[in-house]
Formats: sequence, C-alpha cells, structure tokens
Amino acid sequence: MYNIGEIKLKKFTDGRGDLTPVEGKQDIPFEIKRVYYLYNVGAGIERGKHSHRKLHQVLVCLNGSVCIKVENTLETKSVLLDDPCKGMYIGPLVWREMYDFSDDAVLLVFASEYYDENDYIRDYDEFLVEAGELFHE
Ligand code: T46
Repeated sequence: MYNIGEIKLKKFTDGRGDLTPVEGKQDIPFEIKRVYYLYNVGAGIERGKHSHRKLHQVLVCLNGSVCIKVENTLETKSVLLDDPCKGMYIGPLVWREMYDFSDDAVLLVFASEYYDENDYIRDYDEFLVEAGELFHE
C-alpha cells in the first residue's frame, strides 16, 4: 500500500530477556529527528485523525496493543500493533487514526522531522484534495 508498510525489527533474546535496537537509516528508512510516545490513553479514545504533508514515521507498540487505521485515498486498512518487534511505517499524505488502545498500551513513534504544526493536515476534506493531487494527477 502506497506510503504504508510493515517493518520487522530485530530481537536479541537471551536468559536476561529481549532487546530490540532501532537505528535511523538502518532499521527504519530515515534519520530519526524526534521520538514521542502515547500512553495512559483511556478506553474508547480515538487519536490521530490527520495526515502529514512531508513527515515519515514508524510506529511501534512497546506494550499492550492499539489499532491503526490508515487511508491514502486509494485504499484503507487497519493494522493491529501488539508486538514490540513490529513497526508500522507511515509516510506523507496518509490519513491515520489510532483507536482501541489497551489499558497498558505504550505507542512509541520515530519521526523524520522536528515537530511542525504546519506539516499537519487536520481537515479530512483538505487531505482528500492534497492527497488526491498526488495519487490521481
Ligand atoms: C501522529 C500520531 C501517530 C508536540 O508538542 N510535539 C510533538 O512532537 C507531538 C507529536 C505533539 N505535540 C503536541 C501537540 C498537541 O498539543 O501534543 C499535543 C497532542 O498532539 P496530537 O493531537 O497531534 O496527538 P495525536 O496522538 O493525535 O497524534 C500524534 C502525532 O501528533 C502525529 O504526528 O502521526 O500521533
């Protein structure tokens, strides 16, 4: 699916537990400029509901589970993140919604750029216009 993909992260397991490394441009396809995480999300809460113009991100659910719905105007799909070795790549001009957070969910996000509110498209109709220009020109 255009600008959306799964990234399998490595896992080193020994008698002390598991370790997963994430290196920019090695394990994920961009340099990491920013990391943030979502946690203590209440039952029934939905987050996201926006797209980005230029930002590349990889989402990893470190604990618990969360569903991610993505749409690029051509296709829509939902992905369950419930494994700290499973990364979800989301590129530019993809509408995303996060929902069904488990009580213990911790969603970690690696981002290619510093925070910039101007990069957000928070209006769905505006997203359809900007993404439509990309996919249907
Ligand atoms: C995304 C999904 C997966 C900052 O000040 N710096 C930051 O780096 C971020 C990400 C957010 N904020 C502030 C902006 C808002 O006042 O934190 C507040 C909540 O942000 P927002 O409503 O955008 O959160 P979500 O969970 O809807 O979306 C976030 C990311 O913003 C977004 O890029 O793709 O997680």
